[in-house]
Amino acid sequence: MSGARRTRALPLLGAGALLLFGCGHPAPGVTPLASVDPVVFWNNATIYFLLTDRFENASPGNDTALGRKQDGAVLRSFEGGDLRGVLRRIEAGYFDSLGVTAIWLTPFVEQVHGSVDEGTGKTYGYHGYWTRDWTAVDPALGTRDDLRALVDAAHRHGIRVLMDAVINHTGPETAEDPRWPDDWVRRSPNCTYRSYATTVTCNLVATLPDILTERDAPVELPSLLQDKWRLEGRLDRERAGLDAFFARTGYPRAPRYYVIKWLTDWVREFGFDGYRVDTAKHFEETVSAELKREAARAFADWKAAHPAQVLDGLPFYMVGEVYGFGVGPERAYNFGDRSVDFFAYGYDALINFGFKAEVKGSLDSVFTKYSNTLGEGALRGAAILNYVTSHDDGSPYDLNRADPLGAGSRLLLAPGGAQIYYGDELARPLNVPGTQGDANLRSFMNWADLERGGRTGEILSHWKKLGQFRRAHPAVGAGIHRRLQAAPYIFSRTLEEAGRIDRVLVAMDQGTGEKTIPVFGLFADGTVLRDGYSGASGMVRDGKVSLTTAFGLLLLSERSP
Ligand SMILES: [Ca+2]
Ligand SMILES: [Ca+2]
Repeated sequence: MSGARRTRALPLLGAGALLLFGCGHPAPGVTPLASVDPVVFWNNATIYFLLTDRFENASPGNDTALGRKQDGAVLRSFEGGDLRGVLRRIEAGYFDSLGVTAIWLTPFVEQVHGSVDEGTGKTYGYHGYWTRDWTAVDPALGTRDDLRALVDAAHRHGIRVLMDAVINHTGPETAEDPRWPDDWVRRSPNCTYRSYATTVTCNLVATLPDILTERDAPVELPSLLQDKWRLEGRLDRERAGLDAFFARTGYPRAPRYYVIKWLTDWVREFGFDGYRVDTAKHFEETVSAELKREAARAFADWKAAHPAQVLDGLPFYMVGEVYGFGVGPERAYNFGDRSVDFFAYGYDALINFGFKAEVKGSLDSVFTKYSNTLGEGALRGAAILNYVTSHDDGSPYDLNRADPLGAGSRLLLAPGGAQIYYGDELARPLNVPGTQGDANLRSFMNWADLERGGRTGEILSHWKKLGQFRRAHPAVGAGIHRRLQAAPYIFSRTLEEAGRIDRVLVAMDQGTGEKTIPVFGLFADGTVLRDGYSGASGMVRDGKVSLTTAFGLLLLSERSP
């Protein structure tokens, strides 16, 4: 399985590199130095996670699609954001300017039409995690053509696109949404999270029917989908596709295999570069491995059919939401009565739920621990994805956005992949008057603050400089960390790859104006260094470099000839 045993010092430049350099037309923004080792690539990735409904509204005409009303509790109806809005920002270069390597979209598949109240007010499936039909784009977000245009545009910019894959549950059953058959889902018991069984074989949330992912016995295509597809004039086509899938794979017609077929069809048709797998610890890990296997095959099929759009040889990527997983002495996640190494079941990376609290303490302790664990320790050969804010974490690094610059430095300079949550870079408010629960974390993108300029523009500028430095230097996220000076803090990262060495030196709290930074032998005398934060350059003399900049943060690397 991918992710299981990969070495870190890489005799690389194999088939992948040939593809990268051989295709003859690298996309704009793709540095030819971009690593093609998956572990390095994803530990240095900057993944921009956005809720499509909350990012940018380019098509007001689809805001009330399917007759949904905007009568939910505050921030709990569809708010109008759509795929065309994301496309517009891709084409405007917004993600390039942040050094983004991949965009993670919330699920775009058709959501339940009705609403439910789980105790936080009347709520619609604006977030995408309440599936009604895995084979259709939700019309409030756009069309299949919009989705294709988005993925194609991202690829033209050298940016990958991750699809959010939900296989654990269906959407809730509402007055406007029919019931799923009893041989497809369970409706009890509710999960209590005391053991493997009470985490997996149960309802995560009382309102969400749990798919019988353990079932191997065949089941019929649910009548709710048969009826829907008949009305849409595509029942025969969908049935033929299922027949072909089951004939090819030999899988029984069990619920999970239908869903795997539907999820991987998007990869085969649109060229998604990876999945973020939702609620990964709430279904059997063997199902994740099956999903990965089919997705990798679908990705290979897409590449074969679209040779001109292939970015490089990176394999299909899968990052899991194993809630509570963190960086520690154990590689496996402990359910209480059983431990599971998810990296052995198709996951290249797991989201790191520990980061946002750990970085409130000593930065060097966190950086050293992550570097050691990823380099030599329990997570050798694996990747992690850090975040400071996310869509259902009510205790982020900085709930009140008091430290948007510090949040950027912490996230984008840490070893491991970085997940920017939309609006981290604009200090988008995480507390909205009148809003209950997780909807607070999902306010509409505050573009208006950016247009007003001032402080918001300065915050964005900080995130852009860090993101671009990170993108240019795989050592930042995937190199070996070394503390060079405790205070003011100076550290280095070094990555050896394919006979090339990437070295960076980061100095913090240096004060504004003229400053002299010792380089601790990292760079030889006579080397010209460039500060990625200010753009200033200086030559190393007597083991030091002197620069005059208006900032206390320096991002130093050898200036390209
Ligand atoms: Ca819209
Ligand atoms: Ca389950």
